[in-house]
Formats: sequence, C-alpha cells, structure tokens
Amino acid sequence: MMESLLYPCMTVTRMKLSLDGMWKFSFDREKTGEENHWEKGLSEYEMMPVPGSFADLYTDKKKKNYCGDFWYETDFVVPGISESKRCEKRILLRFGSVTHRVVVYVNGQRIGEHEGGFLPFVFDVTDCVYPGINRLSVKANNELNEECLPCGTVRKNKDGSLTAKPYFDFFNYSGIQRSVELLLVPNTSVEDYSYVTELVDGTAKIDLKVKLRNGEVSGDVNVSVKLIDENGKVVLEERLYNYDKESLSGKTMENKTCDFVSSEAGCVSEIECLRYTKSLSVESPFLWNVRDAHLYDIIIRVTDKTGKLLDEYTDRIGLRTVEVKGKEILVNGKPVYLKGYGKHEDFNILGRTFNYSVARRDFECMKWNGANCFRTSHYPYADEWYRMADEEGFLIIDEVPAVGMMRSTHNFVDAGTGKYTYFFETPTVSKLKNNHIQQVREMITRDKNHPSVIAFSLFNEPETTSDYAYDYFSDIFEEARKLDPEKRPLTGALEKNSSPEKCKCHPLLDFISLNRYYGWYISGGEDFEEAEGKFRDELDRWKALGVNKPFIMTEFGTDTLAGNHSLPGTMWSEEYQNDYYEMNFRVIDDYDFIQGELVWNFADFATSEGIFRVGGNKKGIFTRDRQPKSAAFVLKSRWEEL
Ligand code: CKX
Repeated sequence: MMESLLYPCMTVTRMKLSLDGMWKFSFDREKTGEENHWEKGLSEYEMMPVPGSFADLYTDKKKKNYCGDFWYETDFVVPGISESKRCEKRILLRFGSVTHRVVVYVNGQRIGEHEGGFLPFVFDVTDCVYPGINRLSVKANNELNEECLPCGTVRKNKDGSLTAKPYFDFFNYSGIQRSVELLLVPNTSVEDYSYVTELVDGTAKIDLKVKLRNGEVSGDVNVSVKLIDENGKVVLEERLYNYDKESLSGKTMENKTCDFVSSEAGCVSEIECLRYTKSLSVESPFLWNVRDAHLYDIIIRVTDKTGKLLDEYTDRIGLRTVEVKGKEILVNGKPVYLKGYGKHEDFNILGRTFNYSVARRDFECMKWNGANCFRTSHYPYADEWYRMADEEGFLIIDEVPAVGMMRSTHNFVDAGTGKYTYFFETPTVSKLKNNHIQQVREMITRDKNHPSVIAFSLFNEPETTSDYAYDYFSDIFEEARKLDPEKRPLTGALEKNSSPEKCKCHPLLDFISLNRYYGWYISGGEDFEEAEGKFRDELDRWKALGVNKPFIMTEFGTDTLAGNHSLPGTMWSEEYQNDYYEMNFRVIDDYDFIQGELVWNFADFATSEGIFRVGGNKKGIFTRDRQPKSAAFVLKSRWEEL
C-alpha cells in the first residue's frame, strides 16, 4: 500500500523528527550484503551525509562512479514509547527520495521497497520499532536499465565492477539525496486531500475532497476545514460530509476501487478509508497569480463524535485556475507567456542533494532576470522546490523521470539524425510502462495541490515516430488524465526527430513542447542564417498542420564556457551564446502559437564524462556556482519587457 505522500507537517496531533545526519555507509560490490545479513548491522563502513549524493565527495574515481548496491545504516529512538507504553500514534518513516531503488529494514526486518529515485515513499513501522534504540538499514541500488526510469544501461568492466551508461545527459547522482523523517501520525488521520478551484463572477468555488484513514473510531467522525487568508482572517470554516468509504489495503467497499497503490510494505492491516467533500466559496478571493502569489492556510481537522480532536493537518494553498484554450495557456482566465528555464537539481559537491540555500539563490537569480517559470527537467524535484515556487508565484512544468527513452548514450547528438532506435518494440516495454505509470501516479499524488504546478510533463525526448510509441504513451496520458483532480494540461518534450511529419505522439499533448537546437547541434558554428532558415522551416511545417495548440520552446541553448570571449562570436564563447539567443528570439517572435520560452539550462551541470562534454554540460545561463554569463543580461532585458 502506498502511504500518504502529503508533505509532513507538525501540528498538535502530528510530530516529525529529522533523521538527517551522518549515517554508516558501505558499497556492496559483490552484492553479498543480504547473504551476509548487513541489515543486522554493517561491520565495515565509512560515514556518509544524509541527505547527500555520494559521488562528488570522493577523490577516488572508482567510488565517484560507483554503480551497483550500496547500504546505509543509522539508529533512531521513538520518543514516548516504553515497554509498558506503546505509541498511541502510527510511526512512519518518510524518505524524500533514494536513487534509484531501495529496500528498507528496521531492526533487521524487511519493511518494504521502492522503485524510482526522485519521489518520496513512506513505510508504516509502528509494529517494527522497540523502546530505546532501533536500527534502520537501507539497501539501495543505482543501476540503469530499460525497464525503469530514467533509462540507460550498465557496462560490466574487466574487474567485475559496473559503470552506469545513461541514455540521458546528466550525471547519475545517487544516494539518499533528500531528507529522511520519522513521523508520528494519529491512527485516524488525514491521508490525502485535493482541491479544484473555479472562478465564477469574482467568487472562488472550491471543490474540496479529503481522504481520511479511519484507524480506530467506530461511528462517525467529523471533518472540518478552515481557510485563513494572508491577513490572518478566517474566510471560511465548514464541516465536510462523508460520501463513501473504502479499504486502504486495496479491497473495495461500497463498489469503489481504491486508488492507493499496492506494494510490499509490511506492518499494515486492513484499514477503512473515508472520503469527505464540500463545495466551498470564497468571495473576492486573493487569487494566486504569476509572480504575484497569495496563499491561504488550510487547516483540516478531524474530531470524534464527542468533539475530541483526532487529527489536524495544515498546508498552504493557492486559488487559481489553469487551462489551455486554443493557442493560449490561461491562468485565472488570462493568457500567460512562459519565460524561464529548464533546470536541474545540481550543485558543486552537493550533487543532487536538496539544499535550501542553493534553491533560494536559484529563485533569486530567476527573479532577477524576469523569469516566471521552470520545468523540473528531467524528474520531480524535492517537495521544497514546489513550496518555494508556491510562495514566489513561479509556474512549474512538473516532469516525471521518463528520460532516455531512445537507445543512445549521447542522444543529444543522435537526436535529430533520424536514427530510429526501436525503443518501444522491446519485449520488456510492458515493465517499463508499469513503472512509468507508477511514477506518474506518485508525482501527481504528491504535487497536485501546488498552485505553482500548471502542467505535468510525461516524457522528455523519447522515440515518438512509431505506432508502438503512440500506444505506449496513450496509456500513460490516459492514466495521468484520470489521476489529476484539476485536469491540468499535459505535455511532453519532443526532440528534433519528432518532426511535424513523423511524430505520432503530439496529438496526445495539450500543449506541444519543443526541444530544438538550431544554431548548436544543427548548423552550429555556421552562419546563423542557415540555422534560422531551418528553424523557420520547421515552425512553418508545424503551422501548416493547424494543430491549434500552444507551443512552448522547452529547450534551446548553446554550450558556453564562462569567460571565453570571441569577436565575432564562435562556438563556446559568451558572444556566440548571445547571438544564438538573439536569432532564436527573432524567430520565436514571428510565430504567435509559441507561448513560452524555457532556455536550456538555468545553470551549468554535471554529466557523464565524454568527448562532447567539457566538465559537464555548459549550456547554463549561470555558471554552476550561480554567477551570470553575459546571456543572463540578454534574457533580463528581454524578459523584463515581455
Ligand atoms: N536535451 C538534442 C535533453 C537535455 C540535454 C540537452 C543537451 C538535450 C539536447 C537534445 O537533457 O542536456 O544536449 O544539452
């Protein structure tokens, strides 16, 4: 069963304790850890930060590039339990993410596993913990294959070691890269909630749904909601009504199918799940808007029939609508032009570790040059990114880690050559699809309540030219459409081979996202006139299709070595990057169906080594330590005007 993916909060009924710190760590090169019962305690280990990506901490290359199994271990104590007193609450373990797959043990007992390195997972460990010290052991694995996301392969070296060979262009950073928390949550508790806003004559109509886990209470419980605006005024306080119930272990009750996902997490008994709803109205609401965020505190309270408080969950929500209408994207009914970046979670030494200071600096840089949007290329980011974007009024295109679905270890070069990779004809594709659907499910479940999330991107640059690809993606899109209560626009980023004539998948997209490199991978270094002609020619062909949808440029850029100058601009110089963007903007401005420009990339980032990459991908507008290249000023003057 998938436990609640709600962001953990502390209230009078809920407690969270950080398990972050230095943990024991050991590579398991021979994959004998389980056989040797490492879950009962690591005998040889070094200390490793959690959260952290291990690669860039090492000076030894074999360790930096380690691929295979690796183990972590720490101790924890659950406050308030003793031999005579069990915990009155459920005890949950929440991992922000572990890359790419994991098996978790508590006190030597296997409690569950999780696939996918970029989304949180939660295990109920109530029945597995003791008073005093408990041991938490984690067996992780960072190998790449074609059945899991993101896709890639591994090479077996002569000495038996493995090397990750990603079919994607970012370093395979691994480890427990986000925080780990111990949560104490009431037995009867808010499991999930969602809301959908509609604006009618200056009033926000909110369709609120709350899913409740009924752990112990017989008879009715009351669920109520309170909304508080940014001035501290209570704008509504209402009781919800119950409309059905189901079993949280996956069985159905009253003919409703449970939408929780089953997995092997232990320690779970069959639990009743109750659903509550209410249509709410807020008159003259403070709307959440692009770069003008207004949030409400939402407080969901659960009481028993005597009025005793059973649970309280609090969050911040934003009232806004988003839709695609003809060739436009509308937020609160008004067209919005997306300006910003494709990003990565990437920083010196930290790798992909979430860090508040780095995130804060990134928002400051984006605000400085007038951006309003970013795509979480190529995977869902840490929860905190979305919470910060909610507060700042940034728009997010939230992307699932479906990257590398084209069999090439340097597909940035192969994409566009017309090479057909038979990706979706592979016999294992059904496994990949299940995995893909599972990650879409987890991403939407986690991120659906963020006003900043205006769209979900369900792939980056896959093979899209065959009927196999269409069949594959139509199932993915169908599932995503069912899952999102808000029915947000869905998209996916198409690379050059996905041309207007050959791409079979663009009809599935609500807006079309193009990754195009005219003037870099195509006609790079030559006269920009040729690149410009080719770019215009392709856009004319899209126009001729008459798709009547918005298009977003989700990637365009040039590798640029900061401080490398040349007049006239030559490839890798800052001047070339500026000339490239000027040419691209000239073209973009001539096509009214282009409704946004997300340049590639916000900052330079780490990749695998190779003859095409000099210390990583250098397409950043900012350097890896977040200082501007001169193109940052070109974007600033354009975006401040747009
Ligand atoms: N798009 C032609 C995916 C990104 C890469 C980018 C690049 C490619 C380009 C595909 O993950 O970093 O090569 O810079």
